[in-house]
Amino acid sequence: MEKLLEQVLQERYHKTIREASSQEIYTALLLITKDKMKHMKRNEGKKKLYYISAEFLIGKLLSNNLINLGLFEETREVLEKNGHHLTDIEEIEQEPSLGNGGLGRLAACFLDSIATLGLNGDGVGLNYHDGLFRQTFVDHKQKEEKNPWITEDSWLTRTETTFQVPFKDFTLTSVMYDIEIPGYKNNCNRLHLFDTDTVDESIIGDGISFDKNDIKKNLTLFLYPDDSDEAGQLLRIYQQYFMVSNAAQLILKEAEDNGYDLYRLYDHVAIQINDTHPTMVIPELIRLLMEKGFNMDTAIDVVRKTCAYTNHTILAEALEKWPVAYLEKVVPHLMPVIRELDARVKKDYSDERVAIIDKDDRVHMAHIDIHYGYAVNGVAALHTEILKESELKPFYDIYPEKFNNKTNGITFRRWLKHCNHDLAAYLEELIGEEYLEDATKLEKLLDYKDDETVLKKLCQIKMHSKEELRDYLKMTQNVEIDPNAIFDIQIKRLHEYKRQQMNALYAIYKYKEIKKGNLPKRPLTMIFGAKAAPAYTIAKDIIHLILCLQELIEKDPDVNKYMKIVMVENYNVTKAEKLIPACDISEQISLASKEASGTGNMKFMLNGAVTLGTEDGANVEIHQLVGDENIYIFGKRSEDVIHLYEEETYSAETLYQEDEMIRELVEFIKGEELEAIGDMENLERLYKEIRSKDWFMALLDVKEYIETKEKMLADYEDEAAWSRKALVNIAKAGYFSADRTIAEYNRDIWKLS
Ligand code: Z16
Repeated sequence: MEKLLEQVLQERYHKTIREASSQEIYTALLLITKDKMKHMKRNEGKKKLYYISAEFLIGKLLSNNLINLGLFEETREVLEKNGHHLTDIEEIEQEPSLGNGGLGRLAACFLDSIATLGLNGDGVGLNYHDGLFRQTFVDHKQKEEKNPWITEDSWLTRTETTFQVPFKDFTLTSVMYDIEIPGYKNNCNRLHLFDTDTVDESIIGDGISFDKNDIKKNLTLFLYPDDSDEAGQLLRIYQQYFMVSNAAQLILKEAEDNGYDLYRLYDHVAIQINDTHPTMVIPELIRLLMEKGFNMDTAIDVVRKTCAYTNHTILAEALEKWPVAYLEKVVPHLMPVIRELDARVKKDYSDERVAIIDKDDRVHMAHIDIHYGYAVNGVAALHTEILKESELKPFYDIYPEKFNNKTNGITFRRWLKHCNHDLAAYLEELIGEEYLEDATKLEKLLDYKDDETVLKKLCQIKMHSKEELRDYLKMTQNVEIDPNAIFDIQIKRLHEYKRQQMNALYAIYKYKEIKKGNLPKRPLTMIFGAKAAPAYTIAKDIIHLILCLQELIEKDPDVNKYMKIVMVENYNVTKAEKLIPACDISEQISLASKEASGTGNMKFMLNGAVTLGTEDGANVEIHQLVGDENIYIFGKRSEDVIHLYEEETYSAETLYQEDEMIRELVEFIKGEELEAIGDMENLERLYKEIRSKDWFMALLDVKEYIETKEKMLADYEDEAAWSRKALVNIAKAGYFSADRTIAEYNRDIWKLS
C-alpha cells in the first residue's frame, strides 16, 4: 500500500504522503482501492441473485472496502507513520444518502454478506443524485436541504450498459452506474444503480422543492420525495418502473448473453423483491417474455418461479396500493398484464381480501408479490408469525408453503470492526478474529463472564468510546457531554410507532423529579437522532418537542447538572457509527407488534449496550438469547396490542383522566415552561394528538417504561454487574450476523449452489 500511495500522490499531485492533504490522500486511496476491485475475481455460478431495492444505504465506503480487501490495518499504519489519521481521511468522504433507514441499511449489509459468502449476486437500484434530504434544525424545527453526495472522484463507475424504458408519453434512455462490493477476504459483486442523463439538478429550488411534473429532469433527483399529493405519488411510480424495467432488461440480457434458456430462467436467476417498491418487476418481466414469444401462461409460470418477496412492515399505511388511474397515466402497457393477474386470482378465490385490484380500483402491490412469487418472508420471528396469523392470514391459508422467516442481521465488519476499533482489537486479543467470518465464535467470550480484568477492560473501552463521541459532538455541533453520565440513546427514523414521544415524556418526568429535589446519583444524557418525513406533521411536532425540552433543560441551572438532551442533527450511517459504540442504554421502545424487526437493536447489543425494550420485532429474539438478566423488557405484549386494536377499546383520554401522573406529563407539553421556548401551534397539535388519539399507545406503556428505566439507571451503578450484561450481549450477538441471515436466504429461497 505504501509504495502505491506514494506513487499515485506523486503522479497526481507531486507530493509525498506527508505533504499531501486529507483530500488528496482520500482521492488517492479511492483510486487505488477502486482499481484493485476492478481487477478482482467475480463471484460466479450457474444461478445468480438480483437483489432489487429502492434503497441501498451503503454508508461511506473507504474503510469498509479496505477492511474487506485486507488493507485496513496496513493503511492505518502507513498513514500514522506519515503524520495522518485514517479517521481524518474518512471525514472527506461524502456519505451516499441512498436510503431512509432500516430497509436500506439492511440491503447494504446483505450485499456485504452475499459477497463475503462467495455468492453470485448483485444489487439493483437507483442513483438518486441528492438522495434523502439533509436535516438541519432552525428555531427548534427540522428543515430539509438537498444532499448532493456525488463528487468528481467517487465509487461510482459509469458503464456502457443502457436500456430504453418506455413510459406513456415518452421513452427514457438509462445509464447504468456500478459500485464494486468486495466480500470480506473474498471476491467482488456489484451494485448497479440506474440513472438517466436528462436529470437536471438545477431545477431544485428552495430546500428540496422542485417541479414534480418534469419527469425527465427529476426522475432520479431524490429518494422518495414527498408522496402526499398526486404528483408525488406519480413520480414514485415513475421511479419504481424505471428501476424494475432496467432490472428486468438487465436480467434477460445477462441470461441471453450466457446462452441460458429463458424457459428455464428460474434455474439461473433468483429475484428478491425488497418490500413492495420493486413489485412491478413481475408484470414487466411477464410483458418482456411475451414480447419474446412466450404465451401468458408460460410467462407467468416462469416469473412465479423466479421472484421472492420480503415484507418489512405490517403498518397498513406503508403497504403500497396504487390507484389504477395512476398506473394508467404512467405505465399503461403494464395494465393489461396486471388486469390478467387480477382476473386469475378472482377466478380462483372469491375472498376480496386477496384480490389484486380492489373494489376502489387500487392495485395492492404486496398481493401481486404473494400470488405471483414463490416465497414470502418476514424479517423477525414475531413479525413472520403476525404476518401468518393476522395481517396476511388469508394468504397464509392459501399458500402456507411460501411463508418463511428470515430474521434480519447486520455486518460485523462495519458495525464492530470498523466503528469500534478498540473493542474489536480487544476481542481479537481474547478470542481471535474468527468471529468476523463465523460470528457464533463470539460466544467464546462467555468464558470471561466472571473475569474481573475483562469486565474492567470492557468498561474502559466504553468510556473511551464515550470520550470520542464527546469530542465528535463538540466538533460537529458544539455541544458538550459528560462521559461520566449514562448515555441513553434512541436513534432511528421518527415515527409515532417507534414512540420517541414516550421517551420525551420520560424526559419530562425526570425534569420534574429533579425540580422537586429528587436528584439522580449520576447525570443522564439522553441522545436522539431522527429524520421525519417532510410531510409527516406529527413526527415533526415530536422533533419540535424534543428540541424545546433540550433547550429548557440546558438553560435551567437546577437541572442541567443532572440531565441533558442532545438531538443529533442529520442522523445518518456515519453518525450511527460514532454513536453506537458509546451507548449504555439502547432504546427499542416501539409499540409491540409494530416494529417488524429493527436492526439498530442488534448494532447496539454487539457494541455492549443494554437494551431497554418492548417485546417487539427482533427484541424478542435478543431477549431469548441473553435471558432476563441482561435486558430490560417492559410494556404490553403484541397479542394484547393486536387485541386492543381489534376491540377498538384503547382510550388515551381515559388514561389521561384517571391517572394524575400521566395527566401531568401530558399537560407539560403545552405548559408555560415550553410555551416560552417553542411554537404553540406545534406543541398544542401534538398535545391533542397524544391526549385524544395516541394511535400508538404511548400512554399505555409510559408508566412501566419510566419504572423500568429508573431500575436500569440504578442497576448501572453496580459496575461489574453492568459490564457482565454488556459482555453477555456482545457474546450472544453472533446470531444477528447478516452472514447467518444470508446463508438462510440462500438455503431456503435462492438456492444458488
Ligand atoms: C423500512 O426502513 C422498514 C420497513 C418498511 O416497510 C419501509 C422502510 Cl423504508 C424497516 C422496518 O421498519 C424495520 O423494523 C426493519 O428492521 C427494517 O425495515 C429492515 O427489515
